[in-house]
Amino acid sequence: MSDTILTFDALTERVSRIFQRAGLSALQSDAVARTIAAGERDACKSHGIYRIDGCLRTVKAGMVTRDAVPELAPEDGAILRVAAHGGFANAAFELGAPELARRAKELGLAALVINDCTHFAALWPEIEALTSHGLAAMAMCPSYSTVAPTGGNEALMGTNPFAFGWPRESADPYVFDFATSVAARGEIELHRRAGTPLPEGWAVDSDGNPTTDPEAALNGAMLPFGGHKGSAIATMIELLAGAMIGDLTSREALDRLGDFTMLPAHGELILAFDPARFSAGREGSAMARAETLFDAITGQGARLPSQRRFAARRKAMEKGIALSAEEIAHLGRLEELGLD
Ligand code: NDP
Ligand code: PYC
Repeated sequence: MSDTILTFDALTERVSRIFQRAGLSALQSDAVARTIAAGERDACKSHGIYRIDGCLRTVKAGMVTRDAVPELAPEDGAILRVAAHGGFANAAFELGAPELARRAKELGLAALVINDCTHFAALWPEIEALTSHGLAAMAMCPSYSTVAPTGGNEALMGTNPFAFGWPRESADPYVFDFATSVAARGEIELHRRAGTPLPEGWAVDSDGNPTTDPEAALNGAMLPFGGHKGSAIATMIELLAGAMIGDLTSREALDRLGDFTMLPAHGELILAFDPARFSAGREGSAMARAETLFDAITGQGARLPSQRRFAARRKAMEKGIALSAEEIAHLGRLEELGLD
C-alpha cells in the first residue's frame, strides 16, 4: 500500500485533535502536536507519532494535568522559571522562550528552568527557537532510570538528552541533540517493534550481561555513550537539571511513575548565550570564526549534525510528510478514542 502524504499543518491538526479528544486543553494539545509533527517532518521517528500512545497512556493514568496553564515566575535577572504545573514541557517552553531570548540579549546569558513537566520529546525544537534569535543555546533534562553508570549494571540514570546550537547567518544553525545513552530508548522500542536485533554495545540484560535483544534490553539497562565520559555527562545532567533546579532525578522520576509504560515528569534546563556579547572587544567576529571552523569540518568530508534532519525538513515542506498505511490506520484508531 502506498504512503499518504500530509502537510505539516494537517498532521499537526490531526495530532492535536487526538489530544483534545483525550481531554487535553487546546494550549497543551497544540504545543505537543507541533513537536510530534516536527519529529515526523524532520525524519526523527523515535520522537514522532510513535510517541502519541505513550503520551495518551500517561494522560489517561492521570499523570499529566490536562488543562495545565504554565506560569512564568515574576523574577528579574538571568534565571527565569516556568512552572509547568504538571502539563507537558512543550507549552511551558513556548511560554518561556521569548523572555529567555530577550534576557540573554540583554544580559549576555540567561537560563530557563522548567519545573514539573512531562517530557517525551527531542530537544532540538528548544534549541532552534533560540538560534533563530542569533543565540547559542544548550538544553538538557533527566528522564527515568534506564541507564547503568559505567562500571555498574543497574539502571540509575535516564537517557538524559543533551542538545547544543550555534546560530549561523546564512545557513541552517549548527545543532546537535542526542541521548547520553548509546541510543535513545525510543530507538530500542522501534527495534522491538520491527523485530530487529540491537547493535552490540547498546544494553545489558537484567543479569548485567550484554544483549542485542530489545526486549531484554528494555527489561535490563541501557549503556551510556562513550563509557565513563557519557556516564559523567549523564550524571552532570542529573545534577544541573535535577538536583540544582529543585526537580526530580531520573531515579526519583521512576519512583513517582512506577513503571516504563508512561512518560516521566521532571524538570528541564535551557541556557542561552549571546556570542556577540561574549566576544566583545576581542579580535574577529565570533560568527565569522565559527564559519571557518564549520568549513574546516565539512572540508574533510564530514557532515555537520542536523544536516540530515534539515534536508528531511526541506523535502517534507516541499513534498509533504509521508506516512505509511499502517501509521495512517493507527492515527485513525487514535482519533476514534476519546475521554476515558
Ligand atoms: P542519534 O544518536 O541519532 O544522533 C543525534 C545527533 O547526532 C543528531 O544531531 C544527528 O544529526 C547527529 N548525527 C548523527 N550522525 C551524524 C554524523 N555522521 N555526523 C554528524 N552528526 C551526526 O540520537 P539519539 O538516538 O541519541 O537521540 C535521538 C533523540 O532522542 C534526540 O532528539 C533526543 O533529544 C531525544 N531524547 C529525548 C529524551 C527525553 O527524555 N526527552 C531522552 C533521550 C533522547 P541528524 O539528526 O542530522 O542525523
Ligand atoms: O527516547 O530515551 C528516550 C526517551 C525517554 C523519554 C523520552 N524519550
